[in-house]
Amino acid sequence: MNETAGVHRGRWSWFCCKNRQQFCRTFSCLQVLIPGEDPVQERTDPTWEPELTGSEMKTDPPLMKGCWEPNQKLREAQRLYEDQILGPESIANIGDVLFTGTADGKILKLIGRRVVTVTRLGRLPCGSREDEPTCGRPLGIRVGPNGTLFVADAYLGLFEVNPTTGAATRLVSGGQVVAGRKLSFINDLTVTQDGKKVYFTDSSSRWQRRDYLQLIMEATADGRVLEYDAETKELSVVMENLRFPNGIQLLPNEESVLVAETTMARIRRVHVAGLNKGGMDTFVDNLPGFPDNVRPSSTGGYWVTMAAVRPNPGFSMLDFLSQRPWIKKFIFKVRCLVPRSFPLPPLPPLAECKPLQG
Ligand SMILES: [Ca+2]
Repeated sequence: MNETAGVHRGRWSWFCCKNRQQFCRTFSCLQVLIPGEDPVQERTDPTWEPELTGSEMKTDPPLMKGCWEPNQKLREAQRLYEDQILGPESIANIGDVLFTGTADGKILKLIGRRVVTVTRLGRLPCGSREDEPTCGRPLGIRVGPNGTLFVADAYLGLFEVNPTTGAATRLVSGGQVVAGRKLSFINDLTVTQDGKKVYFTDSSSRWQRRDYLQLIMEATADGRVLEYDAETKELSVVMENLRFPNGIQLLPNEESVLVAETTMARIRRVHVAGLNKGGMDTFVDNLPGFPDNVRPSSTGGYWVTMAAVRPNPGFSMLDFLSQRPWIKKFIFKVRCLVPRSFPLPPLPPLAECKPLQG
């Protein structure tokens, strides 16, 4: 969600979950989720009210004991490509060659010490908040069965990219309406072994990636999991009413996907095939942080990145606010009503207080 330079910045913490009961291994302290990007300034639609219903997170974060005991292992990690790449959100590999998408809209190939641009999905200019929808923001990236890359761009859609030539084919257009709701914030994807199905998350139909703070504040359950059928080219909704669905990972039998529900600090299991198709259960909840990407580990478990920690003992602003929606509503309104002349740091354009239409 937030940009970092270098693959192993300390902002991310990695967890390995062996199964729903056993999460373990590494943990390090992180920065809080509310970073420098400033939210809204002025509301332009006087009839619109933020849907600050509050999340359903009613439990305190788990005590940081046992397998949750903080450690410093990530500090021993080697930093790769530090200050050479901007905001690598997800990493895929073909052998020793790494691929990632960056905040300046590029798909990069990392070979040894070299950083090579494979392609750019959007168009220049890049670098500002206003440019992001046209520049693109590649987030999830995977290697498909034919050695091509599958990329989820938050704005532009799903792409299949030739890692050698850079030729890119758009499979799904971002911003289109599917089952009455817009694809506004495509986040991550996972591909079946035969490449016939791609499952992906759309974190919100109201808010774009650049407005993720509003999405967090609203805690709206308008995220979805969708399926793209590579044979029929059809799109369908697999699950809806999720709160900030983020990382997605197929389970080995390919009948279910794990979906990180970031603002709920939990991972859901959504059944995408077989007898339970259409169902969902909770794989693990009350995590000690807010989960982002989910990827398989070499030991049969899963690595889960945490965008922010929920310290216990300690204070988590998101937990505090999630149980007090009236405070969030107040903050949201104040932010929306602050006049432009008020001496605040640079703020996004006026329209940001309005949800996306469609
Ligand atoms: Ca993500």
